[in-house]
Amino acid sequence: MGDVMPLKEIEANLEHWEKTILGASTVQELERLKADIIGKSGVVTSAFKLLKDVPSDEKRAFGERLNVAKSRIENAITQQRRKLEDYSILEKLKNETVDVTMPVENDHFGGLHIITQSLRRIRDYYSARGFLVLDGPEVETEFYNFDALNIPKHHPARQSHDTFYLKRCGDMLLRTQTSCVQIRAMQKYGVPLRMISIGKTYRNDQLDATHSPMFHQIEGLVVDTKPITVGHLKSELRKFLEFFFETDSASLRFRPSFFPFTEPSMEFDCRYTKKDGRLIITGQGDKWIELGGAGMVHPNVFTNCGMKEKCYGFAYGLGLERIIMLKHGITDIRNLFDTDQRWLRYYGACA
Ligand code: FA5
Repeated sequence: MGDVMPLKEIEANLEHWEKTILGASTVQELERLKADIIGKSGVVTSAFKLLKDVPSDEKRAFGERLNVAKSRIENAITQQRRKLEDYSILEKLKNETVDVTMPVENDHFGGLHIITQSLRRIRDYYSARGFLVLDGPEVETEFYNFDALNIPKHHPARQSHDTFYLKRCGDMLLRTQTSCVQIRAMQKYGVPLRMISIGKTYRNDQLDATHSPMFHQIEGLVVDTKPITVGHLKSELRKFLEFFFETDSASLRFRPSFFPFTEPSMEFDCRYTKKDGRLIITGQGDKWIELGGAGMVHPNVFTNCGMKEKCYGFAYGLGLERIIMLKHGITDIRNLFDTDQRWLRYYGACA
């Protein structure tokens, strides 16, 4: 055990080592000191080997003194590492400061992301047609996201939405659908009402080519005291899809489905074609693709919103990313949230 430093000598050296550590000027120097003193074969670590030769009644005190030495060195290292890291961040900030008053040297100006472009285009379309364009909170209560939409507690539809609950905030959650804006709109504006809302929604879905835990939904709602029929709903949806996909005639198909807040409920599909192996919606073709859900507003929803009159209405909801992908032949939803400059430039996010 000749080359193992005795405990007394370690303790005598402690102050000197701490000073050296607190004077280290680079992270590399700090790492070297750490290895020499408390690394695998460092002087303090090696001294633990002496423990087996210490008389048993002194073992405990010996171990404690060594641990004190070790933690003094660890503390000094942590303290100096923080200092060096802060310093290097400050240096980086100093050197990487951008002078925004300097003239631009290249033509890579920023641009609007394809999601923002599409969102604005849809908003403009609806507001030109007299619809209210509304926003709602992304952090919602269970009442607006579920109860008022005729989805009582323990209803299986709650489970199917894989909700992110905000555990420490009572009954708050990240909204799973923009349908909650329907409720807020009816409470605020009553009847008659024509509104749309486009915004972020959240579900605990695994990220893959067609699913994202955060995605945008478009919600449409038309309510009146005069009769409104499924025919109105179909015509409204067709108009919107022909506008969005820039086609003269979109062939749509409605299939019976279930949503607790609409009765009857349906899902709607659109015809598509494939171009260069990619799906492109043209409204024509021999195959169908599902776009969203729709239906006639359930009477319970009107009651939950405090509507006094007899009301009629339809509602529909669809995923913004999905229709953008179908319009532009984008095969993976993850591309929309990546930061690949070439991709962004191609799809118009950069000029
Ligand atoms: C709803 O969310 C209903 N609120 C739609 C609705 C509104 C029905 C009004 C009736 C009346 P659904 O869970 O099917 O329905 O979602 C609607 C659309 O959101 C889907 O068709 C799909 O386009 C999109 N979507 C759902 N989950 C994801 C996800 N994880 N990633 C991307 N898009 C998604």
